[in-house]
Amino acid sequence: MNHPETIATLAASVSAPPHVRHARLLGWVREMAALAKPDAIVWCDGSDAENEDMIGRMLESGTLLRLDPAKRPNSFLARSDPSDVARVEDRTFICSQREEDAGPTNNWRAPAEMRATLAGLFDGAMRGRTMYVVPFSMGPIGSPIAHVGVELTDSPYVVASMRVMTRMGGAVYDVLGADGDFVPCVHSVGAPLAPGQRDVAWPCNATTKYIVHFPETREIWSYGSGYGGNALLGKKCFALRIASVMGRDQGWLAEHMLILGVTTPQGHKYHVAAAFPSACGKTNFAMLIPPRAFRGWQVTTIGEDIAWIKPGVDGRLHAINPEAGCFGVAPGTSHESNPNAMAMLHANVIFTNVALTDDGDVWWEGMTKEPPAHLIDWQGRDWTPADGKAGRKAAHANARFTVPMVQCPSVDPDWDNPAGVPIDAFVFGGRRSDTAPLIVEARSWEEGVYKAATMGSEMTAAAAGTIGEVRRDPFAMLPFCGYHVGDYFAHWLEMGRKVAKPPKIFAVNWFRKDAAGRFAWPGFGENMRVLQWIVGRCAGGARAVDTPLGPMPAYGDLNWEGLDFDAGRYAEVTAIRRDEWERELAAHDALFDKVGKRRPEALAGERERLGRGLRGV
Ligand code: SAT
Ligand code: MN
Repeated sequence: MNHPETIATLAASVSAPPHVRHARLLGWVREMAALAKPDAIVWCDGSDAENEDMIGRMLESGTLLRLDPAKRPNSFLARSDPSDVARVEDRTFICSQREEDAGPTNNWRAPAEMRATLAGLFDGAMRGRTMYVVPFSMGPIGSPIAHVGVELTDSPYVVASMRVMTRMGGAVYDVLGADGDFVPCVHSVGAPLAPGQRDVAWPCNATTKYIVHFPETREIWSYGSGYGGNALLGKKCFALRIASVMGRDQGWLAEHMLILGVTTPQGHKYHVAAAFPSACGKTNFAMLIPPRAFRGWQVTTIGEDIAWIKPGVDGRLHAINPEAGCFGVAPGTSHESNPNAMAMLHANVIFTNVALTDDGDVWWEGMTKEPPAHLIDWQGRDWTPADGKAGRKAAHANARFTVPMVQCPSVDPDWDNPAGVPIDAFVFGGRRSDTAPLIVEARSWEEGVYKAATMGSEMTAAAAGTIGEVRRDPFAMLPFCGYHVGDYFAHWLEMGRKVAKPPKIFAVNWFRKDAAGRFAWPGFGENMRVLQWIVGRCAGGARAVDTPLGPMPAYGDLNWEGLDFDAGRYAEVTAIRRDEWERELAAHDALFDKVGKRRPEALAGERERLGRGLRGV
C-alpha cells in the first residue's frame, strides 16, 4: 500500500500540463500510475532544461559518467548490468488474439493470459521511482507518414535516449490534440525500490524480462530491461513490430532498412533502401564514403536502421526514416571503416558499454589498431592489452552509441522531408562466409521477394544467442515482424503489384570468406563499386551476365579503378557452388515448411525455378 501522502502527491501530479487535453491519454496515464505506483509523475516536454535534469539525475545515481568535456563535449558513458546487453528475442512476445496470426517465427501467448502476467509484474513495479510520460513522433512531427507514441518509463536513460532517437517533446501533445491516435508504450526496468533502498547504477530485472506486443490493440509493454531495443519502445517495438502490422492493414511497409541517396557525377540522384540483420554494417553502408576513384559521386544518409515505405501518387514507393537518431554498434567503427560515424560522435553522445580511457574518453575494439595501454572495461574493471590477448574484450561486442542523425556529415538534405524519398532499389544482404555471392539482381519482383524471404545470416551479438550460427532471417525482419511471416511475404508480393514502378531488387553479401578464413571482399567504402552497378542497372546502362541466381556483373562490368582486386579474387566472391547451394535450398525448404500453409503460391514457383536453374551448376 502507498502512504496517504504519496497518493496525494500522485493525484496532484497526474494532472497533466494544461496543453494536454487528450482524455484517453490522461485516463491511461492515471490507470498505469495506479498500477505501477511510482513516487512521482513527470510529463516530459523535451526541453534542454529537462534533459539537463535527466542527465544530472543519472550522473548522481552513477548511471552515467561524464566524458572529458574538452574531448567529447556533452557526452556520457553508461555501463549496463552484464545481464542486460542485447535484445532478448526469446522473451519477446506477439500476443495476437489467435496464435496462427503471430505465425511460426514469433513467441505467442494468449492476450488474456499475458495481460494477467503483466498486471502482476507491473503492480508496484515503479515504487520508489519516477514515472516519465514521454510523447514522441516517429517521423517528422505532423507529417502524414508519421505516427505518434507515448512511452511511460521509470528510466531516465530511456527518456534521454528517446529524446535523441525520436522527435520527443511537447509539440507531440499538440499533434495529438483531444483525440489523436497514439501507440501506448509502457516500460519499467522492473526494479522497484523499498523506502530508503539505494539504487544501483543500471537497474533492471536480472531474472524476469518481457517485451510484449498486442498487435490488434497496438500496445507495447516492456518489463525488466533498460537496453536499447528492449526499452526504447519507439524503435523495434513500435517502428517495426507494431508498424509492420499497421502497414499490412493500411497498405505500406515498415522495414529493417537503411536509406541512402547516391548522386552521380552527372547530378542524377537515386535512392536505395537496404535490409541487413542487426550488426551487419547498415550504419557503415548508409554512411559510405566513395573511394577516391569515384570522383563526383556522392552518397548521402537518410536512415540507418528503419524505413517506413508508402506508395506515392507517382506510382513509386516513398520512404522516410521514422527515427531521429542513430543507435549504432561501436566495435569495429573507426576512421577507416566509417569516418562519417566517427565525425558524428564528436559531441552529444550517450555511449553504452564501451571502454573508458584514462583521459576520460572512449575506446572500443577496432577503433584503433593498437589499444591504449590501460582502460576501464565495460564492466568497470581495469583492462590492459594483455587482457585483450587473453580474449577479454574492453568494450562489449554489442556496445552502442546514441547520437542525433543531424550530426552525421553525410546526412541527406531530404532526411527530414515529410514526403520521404522515392526508392529505386531494394538491397538485401546477410552475413555469410560462403554460398551467397557478392551481388546478384532479381529478374522480377517475385524473385526478389523470394531472395529476401530466404535470406540467411550468421548471428551477431545484437541478440542473445549462438554467435556465428546461420539462421534464416527473412527480409532481416525475423525478430521484428509483428505478424505471420507467410502473410508478410504475401503483403510484399501485393505491394509490388500495387505500384506502377516498383523498385528493382538486389541481394548482396559483403562477408564472404576465403579458404584461410579471411574476409574475401574489402567491404566498407569499396562497396561503392557494387552500389554503382546497382544504380547503373536501375538507370539501364550497366552490363550483366546471366547466372542461375540472376544477372550478375562480370569482372569487367565493375569499376576497379584504385583497387587491386583481380579476376581470380572476384571469382572467389561470386562463385556459385553446387554443394553449398544444395544445403542452401534444403534450408529454404525447411523455412517454407515452417511457414506452412500461409506460404504464398508465387514463392513455391520461384523455388521450383531456382532448383531447376541450379541443376546445371
Ligand atoms: O534492437 S536494437 O535497437 O538494440 C539493435 C538492433 O538489434 O538492431
Ligand atoms: Mn536494427
